Amino acid sequence: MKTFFSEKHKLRDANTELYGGELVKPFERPQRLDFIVDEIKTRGLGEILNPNKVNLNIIGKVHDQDYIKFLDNAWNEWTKEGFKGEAIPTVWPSRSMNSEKIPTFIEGKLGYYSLAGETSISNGSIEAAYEAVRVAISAVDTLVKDKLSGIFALCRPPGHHASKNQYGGYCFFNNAAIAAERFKELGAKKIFILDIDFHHGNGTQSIFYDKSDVFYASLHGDPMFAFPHFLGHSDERGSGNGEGYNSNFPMPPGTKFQIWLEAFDNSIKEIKKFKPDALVISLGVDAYEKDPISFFKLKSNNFIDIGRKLSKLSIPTLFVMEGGYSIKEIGVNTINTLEGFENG
Ligand code: SP5
Ligand code: ZN
Repeated sequence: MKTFFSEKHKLRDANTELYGGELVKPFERPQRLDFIVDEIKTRGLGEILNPNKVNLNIIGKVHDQDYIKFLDNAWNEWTKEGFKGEAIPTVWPSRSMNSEKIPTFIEGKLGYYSLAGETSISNGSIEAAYEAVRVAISAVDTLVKDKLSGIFALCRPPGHHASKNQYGGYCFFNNAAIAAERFKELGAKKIFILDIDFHHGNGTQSIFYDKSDVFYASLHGDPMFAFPHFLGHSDERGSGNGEGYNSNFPMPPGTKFQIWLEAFDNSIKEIKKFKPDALVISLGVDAYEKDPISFFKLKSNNFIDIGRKLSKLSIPTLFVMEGGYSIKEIGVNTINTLEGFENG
């Protein structure tokens, strides 16, 4: 399987994540991809390709222009104030305050355009986020042009928490959602996004919630216990035209592969029924048993079965990298999935 990848992901190298009342080195760090790239090479998964020149206007099909502009300028506006640390929001338009008017000052904008406070904006973060979009688009283009069965977009930073106008959960641009839009530009009528990252992809869900041409399904830690906490319940089934085209499988702390697989098999049935022209897998490997911020109990070998089952669908499949924070095993778990797919 071919992989698209860019060294420029390293531009996203924040020093801080707000975690447990401390500022810690972020879980979502550049070294994650070193382990994945090493494993691709060790096991000979296939070529690693640099992204093409890509028309980034497509981002506007998923994200609002004012949000894009905010991201473009946030670091400059923040440093101009003389703040010494990285940009972290401290106030939000929460339930008891107005959420219509957009503040002019950067501290207000950070709250308006964020859905979580753990994700610091640092110098270079947004340049890296643009590069992740290039990686995703290049992978779609190659998959379609060369009529491949599967391809890997090794994106970083991840994307599935980013909504049309909010960042957070380590995500800025929604790479998987933008990839789905690219599939549509290239002629696909129906796309199915299956999100197997441990966390619910609130961004992807909200982007396509009222659409019937992109089905979003997610297997994740029950938001009663897990980030993002405020979306991802099983009664969220889509709205308007999109009713019936959103499907959530929240699962409790300690969930083992056997139970996880039942939900996965249900989502496979939904894929078969929907008959998409393309499949996008939001591939996070944080469902792994040793993940430091998650609570599922999948073992490394289980990821091989996941890949194998996906290959049986015989639908052109784009794998988009999302989370996974057990750095030592992230390469093995990711490539297990992709090799499982390759070997059917
Ligand atoms: C892409 C992705 O996987 N984003 C995840 C963002 C999660 N950020 C908040 C983490 C809070 C974790 N709390 C864990 C408590 C562990 N005991
Ligand atoms: Zn995750």
